[in-house]
Amino acid sequence: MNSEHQLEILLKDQDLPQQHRLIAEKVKNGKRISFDEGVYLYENGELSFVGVLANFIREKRHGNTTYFNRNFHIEPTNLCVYDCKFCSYSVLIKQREDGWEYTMEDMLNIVKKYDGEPVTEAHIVGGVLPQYDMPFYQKLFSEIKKHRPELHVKALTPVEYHYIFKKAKVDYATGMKLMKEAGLDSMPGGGAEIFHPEVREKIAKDKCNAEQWLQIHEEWHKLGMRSNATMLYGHIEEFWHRVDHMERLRTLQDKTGGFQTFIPLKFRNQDNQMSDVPESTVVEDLRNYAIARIYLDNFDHIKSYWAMISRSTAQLSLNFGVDDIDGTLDDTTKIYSMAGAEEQHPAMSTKELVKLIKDVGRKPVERDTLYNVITDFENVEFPEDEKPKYYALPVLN
Ligand code: V47
Ligand code: SF4
Repeated sequence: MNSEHQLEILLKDQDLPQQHRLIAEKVKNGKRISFDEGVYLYENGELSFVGVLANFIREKRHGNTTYFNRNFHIEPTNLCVYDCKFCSYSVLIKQREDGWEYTMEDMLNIVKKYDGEPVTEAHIVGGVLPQYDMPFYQKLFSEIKKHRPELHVKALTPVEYHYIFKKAKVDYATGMKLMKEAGLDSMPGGGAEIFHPEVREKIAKDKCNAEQWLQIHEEWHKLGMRSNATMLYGHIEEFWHRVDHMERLRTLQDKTGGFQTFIPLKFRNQDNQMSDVPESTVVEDLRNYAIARIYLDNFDHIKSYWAMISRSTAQLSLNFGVDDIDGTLDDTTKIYSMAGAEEQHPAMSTKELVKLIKDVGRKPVERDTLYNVITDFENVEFPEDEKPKYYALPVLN
């Protein structure tokens, strides 16, 4: 049954509570829901209800298409000057002997390892250390571009930019312009956590605050560039903090239109200072995707991150508002794990990812970072003996 029909059936239900009906009507008519309605959905929206609404929006925007991207990750270091309580990188709880600090050459060698491979993006993000300063990253980006000009450099978050710009004594607008000139193509969504200070000060005290995070994205968007946004949910925050987080993103998006994708990140509780905080249930994860899809009416894409939520939840998420599955490619030498990801060494070949999407009746489409279609995999057959391309679990920050 298609999603429009499902919504019609829902609206015919005489027992539908009045507030549910008002929200469902808004969704049907493409109207925006309010802050209070967002909180209402978190407090009262059953999975089946928010699911129908989110799937309606998802199919209206993207039909059956489910995007994925072939990229690889570079994590300059797993050590960090900050001490976020949810993070398994924090220098305070991680022995330095377990740590790595890549040189410029190490990182360029990682890039070179993918020469000839069909990757379109390098996703660069890791911990924050003083030696990784503005000149270092300018040189890194320009060397990558010199080596492989068409490779999209998606790198660093406002956490790093705030730190390196402060050290270099440049303002955000100048800093972002210089990073663009050095070769930066887009910004990933990390470092957002939960914006509201009531939560942020408890879990990510010293790094950039909400206003700074948003301002750096705004400066980047003003240059005509694109970025993503995340939300780390399912720990000590309350529902209204999630709505507040999305409200701030929605407001900036109205202003700039520069965000591409929203990525809810499920808090995982292993190997960090918040191990006593229980993790959210799968039902809550799906409700959260759905409510994000409903609330963020000006975001094109909602992405689930299979390595953190498991393959099966990722499949389910495709019926709850998600149209993009994150996967990173073919890191056969080093696959990191963190914070209790579903699998210690999550790996998935392109063939497996395509099957995973097809198995739930969706159409797998490989995209580049800016959502240009690279390959429609609907009718692509893989040879039996195809050498696997592995997807690796990314990074922090
Ligand atoms: O900002 C840290 C999160 C983020 C934990 O833009 C944790 O395409 C769960 O932002 N449990 C980094 N999450 C990852 C990120 C990302 C990932 C994939 C794609 C994109 C994109 C961005 O990871 C951090 C933080 O919010 N994180 N620790 C944890 N214990
Ligand atoms: Fe550092 Fe990022 Fe971890 Fe915070 S989340 S401690 S900024 S690596």
